[in-house]
Amino acid sequence: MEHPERSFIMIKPDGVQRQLIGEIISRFERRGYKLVAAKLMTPSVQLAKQHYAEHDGKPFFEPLVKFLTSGPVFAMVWEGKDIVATGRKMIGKTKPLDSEPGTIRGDFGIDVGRNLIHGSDSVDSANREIKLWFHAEDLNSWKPVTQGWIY
Ligand code: 3AN
Repeated sequence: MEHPERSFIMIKPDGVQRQLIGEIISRFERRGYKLVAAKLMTPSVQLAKQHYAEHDGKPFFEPLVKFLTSGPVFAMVWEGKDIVATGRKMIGKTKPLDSEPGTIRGDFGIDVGRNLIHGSDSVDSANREIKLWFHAEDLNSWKPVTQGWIY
C-alpha cells in the first residue's frame, strides 16, 4: 500500500533522561506530521551496531554504541511530505556550534555525543532503519476522522 514519505526518528537516551519526549513529539505534531509508530525500549548492542553500521571503525563508534544501549530510547516513525529532509532541519546539525536555535539540538543540546535525537538522512536510510527497528505490523496507517467529534 502506498503511503506518504516516512522517517525513523529516535530520541536517544539523553533525550529520554531529560524528559524531552513530549516536547519533541509536540514539535513534529505541530509541524503537521503524523506519528505512525512509537516505542520506548533499550536497544541491544547488536541493534545499535546495525543502526550505526556506516560509522563502524570510526573513533566514536564504540562510545556511540555504548551510549545508545545505556538506557531507553524512544523510537518513532513519522509520516508526511518531505519528512526526511524537514525532520533533519527540525533536528538541527550534528555539531553543536552549527545547530541553530529553533532546532531541537540547537535549543536543547551542547554536546556532539549527547545530541538528543536521530533522524534518517535519506529516504533509503529511512526505509532501512524502519525495517531494523519496527515490525511491519507495528506501523499504523491512519487517516484524520471526518465525523463531527473533532471541533
Ligand atoms: P547525525 O546524527 O546528525 O546524522 P551522524 O550520522 O554523522 O550524525 O553521526 C551519528 C551520531 O554519531 C551523531 N548523532 C553523534 O551522536 C555521533 N557522532 C558523530 N560525529 C561524532 C564525533 N565527531 N564525536 C562524537 N560523536 C559523534
